[in-house]
Amino acid sequence: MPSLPAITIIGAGPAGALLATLLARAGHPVDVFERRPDPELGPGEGGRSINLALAERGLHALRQAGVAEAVLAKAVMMRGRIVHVPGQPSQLLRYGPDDREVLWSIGRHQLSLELSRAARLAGASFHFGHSLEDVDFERSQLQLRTGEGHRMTRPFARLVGADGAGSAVRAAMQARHPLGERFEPLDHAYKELEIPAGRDPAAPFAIEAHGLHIWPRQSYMTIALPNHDGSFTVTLFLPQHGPAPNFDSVAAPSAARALFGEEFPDLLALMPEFDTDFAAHPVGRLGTLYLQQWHLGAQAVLIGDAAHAIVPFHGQGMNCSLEDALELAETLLDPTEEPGTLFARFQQRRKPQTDAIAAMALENYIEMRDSVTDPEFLARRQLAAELARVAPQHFMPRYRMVTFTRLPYAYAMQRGRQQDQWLGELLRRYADPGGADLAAAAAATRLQLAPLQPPS
Ligand code: FAD
Ligand code: E0Q
Repeated sequence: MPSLPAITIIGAGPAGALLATLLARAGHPVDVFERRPDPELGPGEGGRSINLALAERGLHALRQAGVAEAVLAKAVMMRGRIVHVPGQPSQLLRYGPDDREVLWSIGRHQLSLELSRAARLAGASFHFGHSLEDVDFERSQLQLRTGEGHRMTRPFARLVGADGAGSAVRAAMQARHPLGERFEPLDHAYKELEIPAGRDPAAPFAIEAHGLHIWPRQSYMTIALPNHDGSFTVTLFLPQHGPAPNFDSVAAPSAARALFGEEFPDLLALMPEFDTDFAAHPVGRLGTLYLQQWHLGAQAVLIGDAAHAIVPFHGQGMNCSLEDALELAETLLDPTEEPGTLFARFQQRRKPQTDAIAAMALENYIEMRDSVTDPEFLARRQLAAELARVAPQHFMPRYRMVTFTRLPYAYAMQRGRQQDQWLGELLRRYADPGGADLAAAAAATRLQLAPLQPPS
């Protein structure tokens, strides 16, 4: 049997580590270079835990690599959004009808650990503490620097850049050939804080464990996701400039504390390290990255955030990056694919999908920040949920298509638009949606909307 071509991956984040696992399991020689230290040596980032919501797309990709169970064992189930509005008891808005449609909060470090373990077991070679500095595409050589500052070069055959939004592979590719890069910054940024685990090991969670907590405040918001150890990672999303409050106006620690005391007093009471955390943690920038081209011939390709970083408000960046890795692995392993056009084919299939989730992620910010408290929005949502129940083959909320199915993102977006128009029409027909004749609405919906595409 001819030996399979060697693949070199830069970055052992979700996309790179999953791709390494899938390819190594199929018998490809795989080398991974990652700037961070080996996750087996413990969490980096000064011990800070950062977590992510894992949904069906990501979970499916992890199942294909045989790591879903190990990952879920370290995740916390989230049944829905738990919305905190001043003067009202907090409310759980379930993501689905029951516990079959839930999200999983997973620590970035735990995910890296499980994925790199699986990839190594399958035979991939990892080189942690190795940062890519440049690529010589003419000589097919990587220029790397180790944690100790040593420079080295390594040859490669096929290169995959999975090195995140600030990709060094992308920069090196651009120097060789323009990729048509456009970055659209969001005027909002974020800061990560923490609710520590409680002292009682029998009840370590200070607030409800099984939800994604949201404190929406119109032009800004705070969220909290549970960690397996009982702590929560808290993220404040706030404009950078403009009318207060913004990151400029809370630059002084006392001003940050005043904002939380005023707007999030319940949260502030749970964060004993608020002042030091707020001062020490950086303000993270957000935006959407678009490239016209993800590859340099058959030599190099970008996946995950390196190719298409998006805003985090749909909780899909990692899920989409894992889906990328699965799809690239399938393309590379497909014997009917032409080796010279593999990367072009991957981009051709995938880019319409990542463009769609980029747009939907931006839209979800508006929904998150204010619509969850808007009565008109709640009426729409209510009718949508009822149509989904009475005409399930013809109506599926867009959020559900994105989060709990593997229907292509572009299909979910286009179908969502159609359904939205139809909902508007129904709401005009029934002045009181609560009193709508559901059987009639279901029949009309079946006539109006074609059956949903069967999941692939
Ligand atoms: P990354 O996770 O960025 O991994 C890149 C890896 O490459 C890193 O390990 C890095 O150390 C390494 N690297 C970088 N440069 C070099 C170099 N020069 N040499 C060697 N190695 C290098 N997504 C979700 O699905 N759900 C969520 O709930 C969610 N929440 C989010 C919240 C926030 C505040 C943000 C900012 C993002 C969130 N995301 C979420 C998005 C998610 O974090 C990313 O989409 C995902 O991490 C992308 O994975 P990746 O493997 O492409 O890149
Ligand atoms: C999810 C799960 C960072 C982040 C991650 C998320 C979500 C949100 C708001 C945010 C979207 C939602 N959401 O609840 O509609 O579903 O991942 Cl801000």
